[in-house]
Amino acid sequence: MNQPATKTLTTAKPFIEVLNGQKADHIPFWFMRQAGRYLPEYRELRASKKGFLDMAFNPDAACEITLQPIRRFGMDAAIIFSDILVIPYALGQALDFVEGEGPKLEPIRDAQALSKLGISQLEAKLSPVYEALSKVSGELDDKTALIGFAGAPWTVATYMVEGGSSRDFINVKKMAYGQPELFSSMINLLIESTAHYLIKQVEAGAEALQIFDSWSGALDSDEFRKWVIEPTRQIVDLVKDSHPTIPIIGFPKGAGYGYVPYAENTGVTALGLDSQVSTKWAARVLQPLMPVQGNLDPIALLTGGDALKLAVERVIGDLSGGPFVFNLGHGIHKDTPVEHVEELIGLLRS
Ligand code: 1CP
Repeated sequence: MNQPATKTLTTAKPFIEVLNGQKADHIPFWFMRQAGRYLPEYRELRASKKGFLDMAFNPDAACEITLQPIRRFGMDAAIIFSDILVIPYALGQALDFVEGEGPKLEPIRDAQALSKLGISQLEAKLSPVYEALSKVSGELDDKTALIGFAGAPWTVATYMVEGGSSRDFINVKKMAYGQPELFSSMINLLIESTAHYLIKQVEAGAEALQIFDSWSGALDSDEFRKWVIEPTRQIVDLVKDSHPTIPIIGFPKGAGYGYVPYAENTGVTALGLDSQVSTKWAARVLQPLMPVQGNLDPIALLTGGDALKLAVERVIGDLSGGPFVFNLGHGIHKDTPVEHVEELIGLLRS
């Protein structure tokens, strides 16, 4: 019987291949906060909108902003334009992004305030994000992957309790250490809603997920286990129950030696490294456990020139022997010259 001619072209996306522990034809890269204020086209679009939430919950705008860096630079992955704080917002907590000041939330400090939050509005409020994901998914070529994301419960809880950004996390740590039952109910609500949100993002077209735990470094090792590792493990379990093969990158920023128990116990597919993690230590201790992603200091990118070149050579020299996705160790700084990003991509491609 004649076989129909089959295409031998592979449609594997390099970013996904590496997360699955396979070899790709180049080192895939994307940058945290690759869409944002360092891009003139973003600033232009932002000026025409009422505010951050107005952009993030407008599927056309969110799709456009997600694609802006891809058009300019051709990263291996696009990350959906949204924010980790859409979850508290969707749970009913008042949220505002004040220009130049960051997020402002009505702080939750007791059981009564917590009891006002719930999942009844979750779907309705988050559906624009799913719509944006399917729009982006329809626009990407067959080499560029789409990343969905959420904040990890601990990091999202820091904003919910403190009412915004914090330096010392006193209120949230007081609640976690002093009222663990109350804090557990907040974390459990976040586990349930975040897992649901991530599952729906996969169904809308996300091909990999990242869980941002930006402030995991604020906790001691016992509390890190309780509020970082355990909730992340539960979310990963729930997502993998629905989507067993979806790659999940965990980013426990500031975890230090906590990266090891995090890698061993959460079930994540890959580790996002912050810039403080030694690349030599990561190659020896973490990379044998799973693929790693990172970790150029965003300020080396802001600086450019020889400082950038040296730092890129070290990161690649130390980490390219195993499964590795190039990224920054944190988000692109808003004052980063676009030419430095071009310079970096030139180095990565050479
Ligand atoms: O234009 C503006 O002024 C808004 C700035 C902005 C942007 C571009 C905020 C407010 N959020 C975002 C988008 C965003 N946030 C993305 C988009 C995708 C991309 O990477 O391109 C992502 C992944 C996030 C995630 C996020 N939001 C994190 C985790 C990563 C990290 O940076 O540590 C955190 C902590 C937030 C909270 C947040 N959102 C915005 C601000 C100013 C903050 C506070 C940051 C802080 O407390 O330091």
